[in-house]
Amino acid sequence: MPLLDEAQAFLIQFYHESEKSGSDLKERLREVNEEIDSKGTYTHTKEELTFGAKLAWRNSNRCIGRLFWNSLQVFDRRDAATEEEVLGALEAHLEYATNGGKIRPTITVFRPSERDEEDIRLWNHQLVRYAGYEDGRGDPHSIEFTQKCRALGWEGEGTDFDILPLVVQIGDRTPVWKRIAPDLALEVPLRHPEFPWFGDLGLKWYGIPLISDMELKVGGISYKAAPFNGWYMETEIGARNLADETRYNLLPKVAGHMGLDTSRNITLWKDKALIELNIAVLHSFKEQGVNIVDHHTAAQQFRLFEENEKKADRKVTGDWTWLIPPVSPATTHIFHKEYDNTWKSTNYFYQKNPY
Ligand code: HEM
Ligand code: NRG
Repeated sequence: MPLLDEAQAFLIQFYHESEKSGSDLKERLREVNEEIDSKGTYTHTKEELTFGAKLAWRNSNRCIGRLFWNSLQVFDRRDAATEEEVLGALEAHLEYATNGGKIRPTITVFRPSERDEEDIRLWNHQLVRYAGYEDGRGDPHSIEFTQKCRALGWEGEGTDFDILPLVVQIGDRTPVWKRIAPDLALEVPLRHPEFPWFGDLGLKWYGIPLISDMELKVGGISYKAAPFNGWYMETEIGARNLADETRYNLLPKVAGHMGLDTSRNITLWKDKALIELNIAVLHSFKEQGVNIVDHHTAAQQFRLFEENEKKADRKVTGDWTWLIPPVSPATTHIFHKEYDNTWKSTNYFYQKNPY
């Protein structure tokens, strides 16, 4: 859709949902029309940007956490112009959002892509993430980005859990990297409520999922650097990051310590190990006072979101294949219904890697 149409549709929705007056809308439409005519783009007010970031979350078909869309904290950092200012804003985001474990859903929005301006790009997939090495140490998901960091001069200790640096690039300048201070990257050592040996495995995960490689599009404007976070659902860590064969692949190890017969599928050793791993994640986060949600509660919250949207006379779109949790999906209501996977245009999108 042409920019003007996207802009108009977004502004109409914003004024409608925030019950602003029709004459104010008319005035704003005229202003934006003129700005697009003369400059080829337009600038969101702070209010529009805040609503846009929240709306993009509400429209994220793959997210089960959308009940809380309206409580997103939006930091407008369109003023940040240098790598140092961007890095400082990322550190401020980490500190505010982590909040000692009482995680606050937060987004920091940097200046949008514009014709005559250099793009700001974050090279990280998530602000906190573990390095991956070709020889099997660490998180295989990070191997390519880890190589880039090393080429830029960063070196990790070579453990399974080296926290990668923040990497910011403006235009086609050399990217600038910075280590995350240890007190800014909250981590949770994993223990199991019943298996004393579990703590000795030396496993941990970081506290806050902070996606930094997606593009936020609002009313036709593209924000390529707009890192956002909520809190984890336990299956993301226990059933995927630590369990996938292409990630930390820990099911055989956990099953071995549990004394399960791993030579035959019919013992369901993978399933048993998976459950205990997920229990350990939930237990450890709770004990340390770091927000996390189990998949049953998350599904109940999503049901509330669906009810709220119905009351507001809006249709919920969703991607069933992502909404169902990877553990016991059929125990949630989501499994038993269909979702319309139409994508609304104010949303978070994948974009091409900057490297
Ligand atoms: C995806 C939960 C907050 C936007 C997901 C997924 C889960 C989830 C479980 C699927 C992830 C996967 O399978 O890899 C939650 C929870 C939140 C939360 C528990 C707690 C508040 C947020 C926030 C935003 C957001 C604050 C944006 C402002 C998204 C998007 C995806 C997603 C865009 C799809 C990511 C992709 O395609 O890779 N969420 N979320 N979520 N969530 Fe949320
Ligand atoms: N599965 C990924 C994170 C994806 C987004 N999940 C969230 N988002 N909970 C992982 O690191 O395991 N969020 O904004 O809270």
